[in-house]
Amino acid sequence: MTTKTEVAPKADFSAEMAEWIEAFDEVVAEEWENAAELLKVLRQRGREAGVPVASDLITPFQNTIPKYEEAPYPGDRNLERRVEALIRWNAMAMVHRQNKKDPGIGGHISTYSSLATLQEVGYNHFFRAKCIAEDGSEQPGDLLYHQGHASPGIYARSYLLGRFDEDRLANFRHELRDTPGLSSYPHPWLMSDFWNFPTVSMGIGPLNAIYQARFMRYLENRNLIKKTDRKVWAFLGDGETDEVETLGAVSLGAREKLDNLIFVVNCNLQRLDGPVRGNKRIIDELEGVFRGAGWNVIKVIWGSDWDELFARDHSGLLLRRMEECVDGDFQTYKAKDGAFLRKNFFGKYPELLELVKDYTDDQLIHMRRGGHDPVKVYNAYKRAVEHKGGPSVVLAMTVKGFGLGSAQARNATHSEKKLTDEALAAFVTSFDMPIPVEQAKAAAFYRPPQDSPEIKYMQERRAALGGYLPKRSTPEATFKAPALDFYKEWTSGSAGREVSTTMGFVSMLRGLLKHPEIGKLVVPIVPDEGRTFGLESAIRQVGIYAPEGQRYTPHDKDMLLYYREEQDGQILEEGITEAGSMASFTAAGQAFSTLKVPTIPFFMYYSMFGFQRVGDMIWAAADARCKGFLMGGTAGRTTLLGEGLQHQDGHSHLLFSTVPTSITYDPAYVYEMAVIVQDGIRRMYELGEDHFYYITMYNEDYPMPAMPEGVQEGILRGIYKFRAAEKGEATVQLFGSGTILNEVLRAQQLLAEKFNIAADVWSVTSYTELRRDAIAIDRWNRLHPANTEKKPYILEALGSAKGPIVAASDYMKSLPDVLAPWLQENGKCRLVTLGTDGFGRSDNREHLRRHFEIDAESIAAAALSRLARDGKIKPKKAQDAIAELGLNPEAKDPARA
Ligand SMILES: Cc1ncc(C[n+]2csc(CCOP(=O)(O)OP(=O)(O)O)c2C)c(N)n1
Ligand SMILES: [Mg+2]
Repeated sequence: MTTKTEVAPKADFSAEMAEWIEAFDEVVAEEWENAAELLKVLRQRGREAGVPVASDLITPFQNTIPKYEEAPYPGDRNLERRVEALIRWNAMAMVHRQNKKDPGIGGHISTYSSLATLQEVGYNHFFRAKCIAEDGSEQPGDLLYHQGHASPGIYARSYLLGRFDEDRLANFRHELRDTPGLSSYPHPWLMSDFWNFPTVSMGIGPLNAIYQARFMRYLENRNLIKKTDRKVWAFLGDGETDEVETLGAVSLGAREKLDNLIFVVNCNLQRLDGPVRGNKRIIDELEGVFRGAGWNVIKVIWGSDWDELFARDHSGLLLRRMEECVDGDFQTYKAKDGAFLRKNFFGKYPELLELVKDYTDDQLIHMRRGGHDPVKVYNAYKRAVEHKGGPSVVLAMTVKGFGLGSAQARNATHSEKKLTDEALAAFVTSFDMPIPVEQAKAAAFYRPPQDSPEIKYMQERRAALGGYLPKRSTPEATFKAPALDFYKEWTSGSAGREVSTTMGFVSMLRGLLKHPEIGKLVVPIVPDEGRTFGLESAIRQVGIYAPEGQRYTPHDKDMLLYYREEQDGQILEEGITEAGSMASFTAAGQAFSTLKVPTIPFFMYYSMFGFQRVGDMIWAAADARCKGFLMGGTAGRTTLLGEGLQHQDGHSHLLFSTVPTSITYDPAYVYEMAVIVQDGIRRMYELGEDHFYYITMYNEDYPMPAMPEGVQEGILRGIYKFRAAEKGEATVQLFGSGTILNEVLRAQQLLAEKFNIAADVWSVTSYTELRRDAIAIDRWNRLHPANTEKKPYILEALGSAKGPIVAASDYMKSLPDVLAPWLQENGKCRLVTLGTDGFGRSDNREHLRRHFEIDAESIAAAALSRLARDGKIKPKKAQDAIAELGLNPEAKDPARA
């Protein structure tokens, strides 16, 4: 029995089919765009008629742009080939020499070898250092995200252009010498006039690039930058696409129609250990992913040498043979020689052997892949640049370690750092370099004079495209930060009304949004937590950014606080993506340099889903000299009640303390927050300091006091005395942070009223800042033993305050512990830390704080216990107090529970 699908088309239908094809060919000949439209319409018609229409996300394994559609190459092919060879040589020599001089110093050769043409066509014909806006004004140009481990090629290019001298090149990966070096990878922190975007942690570059393109659109739609046709170009490795960050946000590119975004995936079919998809084809896989997400996909698989073969192959066998191969095969063909290729690739079909019978083995093995052919690459870029309505991706097939002789296309090529003398000599021959053999073997750098045709050509091309790239610059700051006066509403207390620091912050943010000068520069970012933080009023005030405006009538339109989306909306409502939000934060926090607009991002998120989720992106943002405010909301292991183990954060402050450019604060009161935000904007934007802030905010309501006199310096430096003690039998110091300061104040009262103990209460706004100050002072003292010792601020602030110190916060004990080295007395540490080590629980604050032993009773008991151990009170008094305060000394240790 035959099934329906096995029935062959009726014989007479083939004639009809031929007619259809002929008709279609005529449409194609007239205008291929019409043909594309016709196909679309037919497909739609088919679907309507119930005909199963397969979608073709993955097209045949051939170049997207057929030869007959190619534009002629605008450059001087001969000179460009020589320039490319010079760059290849110096890039390779840089790594090779350094590893000979300093074994193990590392660097990469094979990535750039595969990438060279993809970069060069861009640098000679596409990457603009400046753009002209619609109104004729000059604006910053394209933004480039480079494959990090291809940096030797970028340095070599700059060397040829005279941007670096030979000494600088000789100091690749030697950054701590007397003369300036070159950083291993793109690091704006280390080369602040050169690199813009850190990319080497795989996946972060592409993700940031998408949001960078989106942020440019946002600024254009809000009239903060001029509209231009500037592009974001992101180069990435095919192995890099394994990272969830790389592909995780591609749908945003199409959704927001980002035709200012171009990805170039260097498909050399290999990553570090071996093939990317040995048993499949990575280009097919990526084509499906990107096309499915709505991107314009341009495949550059085969170089021009192959065009003739394809033209002569009327059977379709050549394409079929290619489609039979997987990437593991393609890698092997490039690792072997022409005879092998002839036998194993062409040899499968006699017709194909016949097709190449006039080719020598040498000719066969030198038939290039698309990514090594400037004509193919140029045409792909041209089409990408001209494409309207969405982002483009160029999937370019290349060879890893191209031209590196025995290292080419080998599994181990990524780790190749040095070449043999013979390989160096062969390199020079194969790229036709004018370098004598002896110099070649010494891997001498080679730069022709500036008036040589090659260098003149390079200079002319860059001049035509507006100047050198990459280049990072920061305009002189003209920013005037609002003075503390502006924050009066938030420094003068809540007049007894119970509010949270989160509410205080949102109200302050709304105030900042209204500020006549800087209001427009504020960029609120939220990952679907606006309602959690009470942002509804801000949504009404400035709207949510939506490039297409609001194309529907929101169901709550007749309410005051409706969900308002606007083309020039100011809030970036990112949806449930902390990584995407962090990418927006990075784009906005760098705009003072990349786009010359000092936007001030405030990214508000669940503190638990922050650092531990996107820590590497935060690290990259720091490297990028990013500014702004990260606002860790619903903070604290015990203040966020009910949510339990996965939500309650007791460690984000510790995690942030690892980032050199992050300044962290854990304020208790809104006035502290106001002082911190005011000073932050002043330092970052007026003084031009390159750092960002991490501030925790809580959702516990209590009356906010007015700012006492003279506390500003203490707030900013990390500690000030909030309430002094009455007299008592013994004295103790209590440190409190965030909402736990309230528990500390209650402990002060308990100690005074029930136990006759005098306790001073200090608000510690930042253990991390206090420690940074102390270690800097210690270092100075260590290096200047003959000078009078300086005092860290923590000791200056404490002055003659006596007794042990009990520190309590909603964070782990190791947070206050960072101050232990400075809080010693008679060989004993004065510090007793209470904190929230261990997993969170679902319960209310009262129970949570009792469980973690940071409630007022536990704090008072800890003070008494320590006073007893110090011999200041009787041990029995302390033991009885534990019972009197209702604590169970045999309760389970929360750190292990
Ligand atoms: C997050 C992260 N994990 C691992 C590495 C180490 N690493 C550097 S390059 C590389 C392989 C890259 O392969 P691919 O993206 O294909 O680039 P190619 O060198 O082949 O162009 C790896 C694993 C890294 N830099 N970042
Ligand atoms: Mg690769």
